[in-house]
Amino acid sequence: MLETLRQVCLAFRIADDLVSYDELKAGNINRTYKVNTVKPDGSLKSYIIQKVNTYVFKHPDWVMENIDHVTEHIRAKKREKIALHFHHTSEGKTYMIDDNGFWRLFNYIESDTFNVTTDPDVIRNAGEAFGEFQMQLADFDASELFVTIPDFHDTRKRYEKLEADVLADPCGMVAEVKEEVDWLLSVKDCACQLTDLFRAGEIPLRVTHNDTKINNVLFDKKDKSALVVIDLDTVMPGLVGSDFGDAIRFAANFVEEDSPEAEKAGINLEVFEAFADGFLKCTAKSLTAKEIETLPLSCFVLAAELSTRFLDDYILGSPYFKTNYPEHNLVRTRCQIALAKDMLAKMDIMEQIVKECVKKYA
Ligand code: GN1
Ligand code: MG
Repeated sequence: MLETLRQVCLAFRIADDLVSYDELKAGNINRTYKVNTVKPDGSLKSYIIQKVNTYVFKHPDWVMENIDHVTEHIRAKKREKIALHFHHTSEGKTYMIDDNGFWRLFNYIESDTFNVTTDPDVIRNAGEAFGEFQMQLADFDASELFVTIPDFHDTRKRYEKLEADVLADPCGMVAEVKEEVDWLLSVKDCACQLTDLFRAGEIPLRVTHNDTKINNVLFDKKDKSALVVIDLDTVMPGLVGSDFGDAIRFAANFVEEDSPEAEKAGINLEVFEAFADGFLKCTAKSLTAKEIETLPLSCFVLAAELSTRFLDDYILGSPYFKTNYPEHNLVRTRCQIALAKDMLAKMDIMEQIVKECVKKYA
């Protein structure tokens, strides 16, 4: 691997000697490596190299063009902000393709990241960062963006795919997951409400991040302020509820996304409140009343939608999400379902919290 990464560095015109690397395991799609080089004066400098998953991203060059566009747009507004800086090859490209795959390289930003935290300041800062991100893109012309994964948060299409794959049952796994399939189908219409409202023209399309896990925000090591929103691979036209809901289903769960202790999964309302407060501080004035109304429900929607995705992947033999063991996607499904159930039970309180935040900021 070291030699492969060394070749990638060279392609991106980094001449300093690569001495070591670590694989960073947070993402479920791309492979991410922190590589450490030594400069001629003896000092160390690190970069991030990613191998983009081309099973998931069929047009990784489109992904890179989108990122370029969006980053430029944000940088023009906030010159002083830290940004991911992608390095170029000698041909002026932000990616390179070799026999091993599709590679990109960017600067390493010294920072903290969190998979699980209940620190209300960190959570509020994450809410602000994602809310601000969306507001910065409010005047971005969505037609300039490639759709890198079609129907990414179209919950009805996600369900249709699950139902088709349950029928086909290519790996003979469906009998084992009957309970999960049945429960997901029993909440289908509720889970598809965001998609239905969009199709009915009741909520607008915006430019959204679409993958708002809290570990996609880098935080200052000292004061825990948000430095930058990363992982712009799925920036596409989308719904505000998808960003809000996805962030909550990840950050506000009592346990990690792939915890085998599904019975402990559920929504931490203090985390919910802190994130909602930060997010609405930045967005309450700009969102429509209908969009705001969808926010609490969108958390359930995103948890149910991701349950269908994990389960579908499990049924197909896990070609999409990275897994560490054969049952990994089933474990993720069960944990997400338990979270979704708890959200339904607490929907009234979530609605109340959003109302209070809106009163404060709108
Ligand atoms: C994937 O790669 P990562 O971890 O940022 C997935 C998201 C899921 C998430 C679940 C392109 O995100 O949609 O919500 O896993 N990204 C893609 O952990 O499918
Ligand atoms: Mg991602």
